[in-house]
Amino acid sequence: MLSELDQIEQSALQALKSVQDETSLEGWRIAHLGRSAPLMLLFDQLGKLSKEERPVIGRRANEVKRALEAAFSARSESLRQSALQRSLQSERLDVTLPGRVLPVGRLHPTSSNMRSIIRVFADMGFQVYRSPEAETDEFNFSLLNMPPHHPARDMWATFYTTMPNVSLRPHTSPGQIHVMRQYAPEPIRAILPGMCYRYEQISARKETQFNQIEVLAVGVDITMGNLKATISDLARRLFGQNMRTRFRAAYFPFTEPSAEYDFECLLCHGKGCAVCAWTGWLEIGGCGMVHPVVLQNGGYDPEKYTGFAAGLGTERIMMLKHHIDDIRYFWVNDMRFLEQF
Ligand code: FA5
Repeated sequence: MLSELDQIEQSALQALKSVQDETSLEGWRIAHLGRSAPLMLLFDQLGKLSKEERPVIGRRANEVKRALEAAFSARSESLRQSALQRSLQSERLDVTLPGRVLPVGRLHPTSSNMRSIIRVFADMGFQVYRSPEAETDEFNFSLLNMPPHHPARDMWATFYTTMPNVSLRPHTSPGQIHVMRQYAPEPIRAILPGMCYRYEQISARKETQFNQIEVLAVGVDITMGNLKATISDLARRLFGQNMRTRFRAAYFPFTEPSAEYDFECLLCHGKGCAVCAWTGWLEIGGCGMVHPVVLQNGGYDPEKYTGFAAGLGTERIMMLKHHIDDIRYFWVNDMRFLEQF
C-alpha cells in the first residue's frame, strides 16, 4: 500500500504539471482529491488494515494528501498570477499616446478673412459701422444720387422683395448715408462690412451673395490722394510691399470723380486666368470722391467738407490671398475646402 501511495502521489503531481487553466485545475482536484479519487478510496480501506499497518499507512496517506493539497494551492496561485500578468499586458494603457483631438468648429473662411481686413483698417484708424442688409429704395438708390428714373440703377442687378420699396442691398454704399446722418458734422473714418445680394449670372468670380466692405472718410481737405494712399496701403498690408494696384477711371453716380481699382492677380501673376478674366488684374472694387449731393443727403455741407468712399469685394481678396480659383467654393459647404482655413 505504501508503494501504491507513492504512485498516487507521483502520478497526481505529474498530471498537475500539464494543468494550464482554472477549468483543468478543477478537473485535477476532483480526480485526485475528490471523493472518488484513489487516495480517498484508500482512506476508506484504512479500517480494514491490521493495528500495526494502520498508523504507518495512515500517516503516509495523510502526508500524500497534504502534499497534493499544497501542490494544488501552489498551482492555483501560479495560474492566478499568470492570468493577472496576461491581463496587465493586454490591457496596458500607454499614457504617452497623444489624446484624440475632438473636432471643433471654427470661423468660416469668409468671416476670418473679413476680420483680417477689418484689422488692417482698424490699424489705419477706421471704426466699424453696421448697416442693414435690406434697405428702402431711398437708401439703396435715391439718396445715392440715383432718383427713380436714373438709368444707373440698372448697374446693380437688384433683388426686390414683395414689400413695396424694399430690396436686398446690392452693395454696402447705402450705409454711407446711415453713418453720415449719425455723425454729421463730425469727421468720419468708418468701414461698413456685410453681405450684398445681386441677381446675376454665377461664375468663377461672381456670386449672387457676397461680402463687401464700404470705406468712408469725410472731413475737411480729404482728397483723392488720401483715397489712393488708403487703398494702396491696404493692398500692401494684406499682400506685402510689392503688391501692385492700379486705378482706372470709372463711373458711379454717388462719387465724382470715380474710379475702379484692381490688385495684381496673384493666381496667374499677371499672365491671365479665368478669375481675372484674362487681364492679369482682379477688380477689387469701386471708389471715388463722395458726390456733393450725397454729402448733402448725409447732412454735410459740400462747400466745407469733402470725402472719399470705396467698396471692396472681400471674397475676391481671399481668392487672391489663397489662390482660390472659383468664388463658388465659399458657399457650397464642402468640408475639404473649409478645413483648409
Ligand atoms: C459697387 O458696388 C460700388 N458700391 C462700389 C463703390 C463704393 C464705388 C463707394 C464708389 C464708392 P461694384 O458693383 O463694382 O461697385 O462692386 C464692387 C466690388 O464688389 C467688385 O469690384 C467686386 O469685388 C465685388 N462684387 C461685385 N459683384 C460681385 C459678385 N456678384 N460676386 C462677388 N463679388 C462681387
